[in-house]
Amino acid sequence: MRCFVFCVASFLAILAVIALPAPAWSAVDSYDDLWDMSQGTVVDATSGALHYSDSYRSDVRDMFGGTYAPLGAGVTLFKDYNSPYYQGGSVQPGYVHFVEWHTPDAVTLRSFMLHAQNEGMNRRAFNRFKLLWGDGAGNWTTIYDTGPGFSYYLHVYLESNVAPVEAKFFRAEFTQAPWTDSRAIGPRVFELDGFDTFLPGTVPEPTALAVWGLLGACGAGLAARRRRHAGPSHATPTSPVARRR
Ligand SMILES: [Ca+2]
Repeated sequence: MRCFVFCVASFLAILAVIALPAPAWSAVDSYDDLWDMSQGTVVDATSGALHYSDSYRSDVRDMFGGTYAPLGAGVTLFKDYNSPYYQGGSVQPGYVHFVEWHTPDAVTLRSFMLHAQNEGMNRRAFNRFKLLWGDGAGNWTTIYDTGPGFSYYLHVYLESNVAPVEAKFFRAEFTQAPWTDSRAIGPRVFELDGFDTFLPGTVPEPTALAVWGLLGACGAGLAARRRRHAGPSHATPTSPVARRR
C-alpha cells in the first residue's frame, strides 16, 4: 500500500511540474541560425535570382538573413527568365531552382524552417522542396523532401526535424509550380533557417521521460507484488531477440 501511495503522490507531483506553462513558440524567421549570413555562410552556386537590371534585382543571399537586394531586401525571388527582357519563359513548370551554400565549419543539423509566400494565383509558388547535404566533392544526399505535389496557399512555414547530419555543404531545391500569371513566376522565399536543436515540443522532455520511467517502475513493482501473491510463475523466459520479433 505504501508503494502505491508513493507512486500516486510522485506522479501527481511530476504532473504539476510539467503542467506549468511552457514558453510559447511560434515560427519566426531567425537571424542567428546555422545558415544565416551573420554566421559566415557563403553561397557557392545558384540557378539564379530575378535580375532585370542592377536596380531591379533580387539576391539569393537574402533567404539567409541577407539584405543585399535592391528589390525586396530580405526576400529572395528566384528568376523568372534567363535574361532580362526575354519574354519567352525559360522557366517552365518542373524547373528546379536551387541554391548551394556552405558554413564556415561543419555543423550538426537537427531541424530547419522554410518561410515562403507566393503572391496568390500560384504566382511565385513551388510544388516541391528538397534539402540536401554535400561532401564538398559534388555528391549530394537528401535530408528532407516534401515529394512532388507539395502545395501551399499563399503563405507557408515549413518546419521539420531531420535525422541529425553533420555537414558543411548544403543545397536546397525548389521545383517550379505551374503559374496562372506569367508576370511573376520564380519562387519567393523569405527565409531558410537551419538549427542544431530539434523543434521545441517534438522530442520527449526530461520531465516526461521521468513520468514514463516512474510509471514503468511502479508498474513493475505492482506486477511483482501480484506475482508474489499469486505464487511462482511458470512462464518461459523470452529472449530480447524473440521479443523484438
Ligand atoms: Ca536565417
